Amino acid sequence: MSIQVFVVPINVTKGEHTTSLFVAECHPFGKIPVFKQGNTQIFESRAIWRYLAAKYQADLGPPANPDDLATFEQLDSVGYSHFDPAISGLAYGKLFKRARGNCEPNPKRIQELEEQVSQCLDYYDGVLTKQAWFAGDNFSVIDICNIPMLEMFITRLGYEHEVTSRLYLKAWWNRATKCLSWKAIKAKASG
Ligand SMILES: N[C@@H](CCC(=O)N[C@@H](CS)C(=O)NCC(=O)O)C(=O)O
Repeated sequence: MSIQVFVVPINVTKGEHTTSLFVAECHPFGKIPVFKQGNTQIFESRAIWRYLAAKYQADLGPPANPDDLATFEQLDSVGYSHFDPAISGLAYGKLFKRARGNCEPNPKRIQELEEQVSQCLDYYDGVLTKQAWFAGDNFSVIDICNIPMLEMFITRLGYEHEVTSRLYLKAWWNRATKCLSWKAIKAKASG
């Protein structure tokens, strides 16, 4: 799947996503990302990726076979329920809260979140000992969803060793960030 996108950077540190205009017109919960194309507007990253995969007929999952579907949804739910909230919590505590002048991060809370992320990364590393991609032999929307969260975790939050110390996850990270036009997306997002 190859589609041209125009990235509109939203400065979360400055709270641009919480303005009443952004909430009214883009995201009712004041979060990112948001996708817009013509009359179509979608929030929630998983909904966005599944929409794009369906629209452009890319075979990125979910699979049709019930057993494969269960494994796929189980893994994606780990991301949605455990991994993403823990990373977002770390980002809030270590980056956004401080930048907005609220206060210093709570060390106990940070430690809890680090443990949650670590548990997910152990699980992910175990999944990747058996297969090249999160959903099996093929790249899927689950891989796509995990890339930006890990980018934040590694680059912005400084936890690179948590990925490089897990051999299968590290190999996946190198594969995933090479085969996506990830550098181009990053350049657009920061630029
Ligand atoms: N489940 C949502 C999560 C949205 C979310 O929490 N986004 C984060 C960035 S990854 C955010 O907007 N954080 C800013 C904040 O909560 O103030 C999705 O996948 O789109």
